[in-house]
This record gives sequence, structure tokens and C-alpha cells, in this order.
Amino acid sequence: MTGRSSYLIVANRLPVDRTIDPDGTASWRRSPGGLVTAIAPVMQRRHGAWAGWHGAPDEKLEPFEQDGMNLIPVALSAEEVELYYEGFSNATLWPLYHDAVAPPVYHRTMWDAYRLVNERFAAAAAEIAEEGAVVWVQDYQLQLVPSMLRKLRPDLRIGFFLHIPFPPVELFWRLPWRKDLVEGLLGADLVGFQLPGGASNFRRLCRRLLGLPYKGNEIFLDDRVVRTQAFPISVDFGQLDSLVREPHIVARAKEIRSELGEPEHVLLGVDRLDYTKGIGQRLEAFGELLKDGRLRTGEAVFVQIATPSRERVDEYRRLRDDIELQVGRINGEHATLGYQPVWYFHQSYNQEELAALYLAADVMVVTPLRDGMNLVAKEYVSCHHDLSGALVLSEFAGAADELRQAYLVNPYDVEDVKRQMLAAMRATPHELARRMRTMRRRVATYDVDRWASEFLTALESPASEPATRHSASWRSG
Ligand code: GDG
Repeated sequence: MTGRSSYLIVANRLPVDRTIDPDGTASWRRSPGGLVTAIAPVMQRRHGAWAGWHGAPDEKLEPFEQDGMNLIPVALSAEEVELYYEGFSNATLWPLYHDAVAPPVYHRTMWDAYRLVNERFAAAAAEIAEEGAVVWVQDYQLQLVPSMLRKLRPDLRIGFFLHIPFPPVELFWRLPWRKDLVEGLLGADLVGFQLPGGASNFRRLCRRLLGLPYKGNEIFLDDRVVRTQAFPISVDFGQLDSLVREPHIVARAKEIRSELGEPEHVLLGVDRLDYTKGIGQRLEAFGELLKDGRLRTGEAVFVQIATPSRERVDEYRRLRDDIELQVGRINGEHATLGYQPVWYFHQSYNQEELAALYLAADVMVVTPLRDGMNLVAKEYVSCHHDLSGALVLSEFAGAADELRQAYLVNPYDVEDVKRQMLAAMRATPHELARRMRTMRRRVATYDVDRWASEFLTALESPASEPATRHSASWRSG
């Protein structure tokens, strides 16, 4: 690691995973996951630094360089992983921010650990950042970092981006530490959300909770202005678009279809195994289509990739059992010796295999009960340059705001999911092309580069003077 950095990302995880080679040597590999997929290319180009946990508890590592980025490991003890990460982040905030689709837990010990770990991240950032540097803090695990960092380093330009939805005031209100979290976020100069609705939930909350006035996108503090704005995240369209044109990916996609028994329709789901993703809902719909006889035996297969995730959190263990029971039931009832309706994989794949799967799939089924954006939907669209393929997409995914030509569904309405899955399977190539063309245009224009550069441009542009408050027509109280 060389000196301090003028661009810094602060995120719960470093963008790498450690792998142990057969000869026992350790090396680092770019990790899968929404955040990394989105930001790593941008930081590589800016030769920035990235502070985050490296993934192993009770281990202190020195900074190192990887993929053109300076990586600054932040250590976490096993107890902190349990209380801050699995606890407050993933058993309190994650469900609460996703419409409480699973019941959030509220424990003071978890909160204490969250605060302590946020302090450690803020201290690490304060140490690495150059005078006047731009610091971009990521996501719900680090919502206290902006204000903690501002106290340590008032010279920095601090941005925060929330990758998950920001809930309505009524839901957020349940949090015993609601005031601390909001004040934490207000340490940023710019707070970014996936959708305008998240930004306006946040502004309303600031007014209700702290009596802060706002006008347009700006919240007025005594001595500063905090901008709040939507920046819908996206994918590296160009990279995926050229990857799927490579002959070995095209060949692999053909091979996948043949391994699945050349069904007429290949339906695909790709998700972290998470209760917000609506995996059970889509399997239920598919199972009923077989049961109703609206799908003939052998006509369609459903491939579900459920990448292992948060396996030590109780709710995730239960979900895995439920999904595996459901898959077993559908296959038990509808398989024949030559036909298996659901292919379920609780495994991770490399990007090339994933791209080949996207290419092989006729219908991509994305049915979250709530999702900040959902990159899988945009990745699928990026992979279909021949304008084949249909996207079935939940209205509750942020991506539905942009991908209006998808077969939009309410995942709570199983008949609706069935209807739209069938419509996607029965559509003419002309109809599919019409929809896919518009969706591809959108993702190609608003790709991940544009997302990051719009955020950074907004962060680096001068804020309004707090003095504007005197002429503003308030919405306070
Ligand atoms: C959060 C928000 C928001 C999945 N399995 C494998 C693999 N993946 C990749 C996908 C995609 C990413 O992981 C998942 O991103 P999503 O957006 O679908 O969902 P979350 O992980 O919940 O992400 C979400 C996102 O942050 C970004 O802001 O869109 O709303 O919840 O890129 O391709 N990648 C590889 N192997 C796998 O097995 N290589």
C-alpha cells in the first residue's frame, strides 16, 4: 500500500475473497455480489482505496494491493461478526428495510457492536484519506460512519449510498435507535438511494424525527446542507454484452440446454438464498402450472441457482430447509424417468457460467418481495443481444421502475405470477424482441459507469449554502 488516497470506498466487505490453492498458498479473488460487481471497475479506473472486512474473523491483515486497488482490511472479532454483521445488520436492519417480510430482532448488545464497528471503520477511513479526499461509504452496515467520520475529518467530502430500500417512516419508527441512525447518515454531504421513493422517505423522516426542514432534494441543517437523491444502480452492460458473444460462452449455453434435456422452455432464477427474493413464490407458481396441466410434462424446466448466503442467521437456515422441501415436493410429484422439472443448485458459479446460463434461459424469473434494485434482472437483459428471452419481474424490485417492458408481477399473487410466466413462454419472437430492445436500450445507456460517475459528480459539486433556508419555502414541522 502506498500512502494516502484521494478516493476511498468504505464498505462492510473488501471486494475480494481468499482462496487457498492446492499447494496451500493463499490468493485473493474478486468476490461475487451486487456491490462488488457494481463498484470494483470504477475504483480500478480511479486507482482508489477500499476499506472493508476481509471475511475472516479474529485476524489482522496489513493493507495490500489487488486488481489495481489499495485494499485496507478492517479487522472484526468473531463476536463482532455475530453481533454487528449477522445480528444488527442482517437480523435487524435487513428485514426492517425490506418491508419486515421477516420479523426484525431488536437487541441492545447487537446495537452496541454495530456502533463500535462503525467507529472502527470511520477511524480507518480517517487515517487513509488524503486532505480533502472523496469518501464513499456503502450500505446499511455502515450508516453511522458518515457522522463519525465527519467529526474526525471535517475536511472530507463524504457520500453515502444505500443499496437496499429505505423504508417508509412508519416502519423505520420501530427502531429503538432510529435517531442515532438518521443522525449518522446526515454526516454525509450526499445520501444516495436506489429510487426517488427511498430519498423522499428519508427526507420525511428527518422532518418528523428531527424537525429538519427540506426543499426539493436538500435537507437543511444549521451549518450544512445534505443532498438526498436517487441513483439507480446498474451493471457493466458492455462487458456482459461482449462476454456472451464469445464462442465458448455460446457453446456452453447450448450445452446447458442439452444437459437439461432440450426442453421447449428454460426458466431461470439466480439469487442469493434470501427470504426477500421470493424464491418460494416463483417455485410455487411453477409447481402449480405443472399441477394444473397448463405446462405439459417435459415442456419446461426451472433452473434455480440459490447462492449460499448468511448461513449462520436462523431465518436463512429455515429458508433453505423450506426451499429444499419445496423443490423435493415438486420434483417428487412431477418428475418422470427422463424429466426433472426443477434443477436446484445451492452453489456459487463463476461469471462465465452465469453468463452462459443467462444466455441459455428463455425466461428469467425475478420475483423479490422487496429489492433495492436487483442486478440479476439487468444482467439478463445485457446478455440477450439477439433480442430473445423474456424477463418476469416483480413490481417490488427497484429495477421495475426502469424495465417497464418486463412481464411485471405482484409476487404475492400466485395467479399473477403463473399468468405472466405463461405469457412469457407463449410470446412470439416479435413480441419478445419488442420488449427486449427497449429494456436493453435502457440498461446500455444507464450502466454502472454512469451510476458511479453521476454519484461522484453530484458528490463533488458544491452544495447550496445553508443560507438558502432563509428564502426557502419550508416544509418543516
Ligand atoms: C444488493 C441489493 C441491489 C449471484 N450468484 C452468483 C453471482 N451473483 C451475483 C449476480 C448479481 C449479484 O450477485 C446479486 O445482486 P442483486 O442485485 O441481484 O442482489 P443483492 O445481492 O441482494 O444486492 C440489490 C444490489 O445490492 C446492488 O446495489 O441491486 O437490490 O439487495 O450481480 O450476478 N455471481 C457469481 N456467482 C454466483 O453464483 N459470480
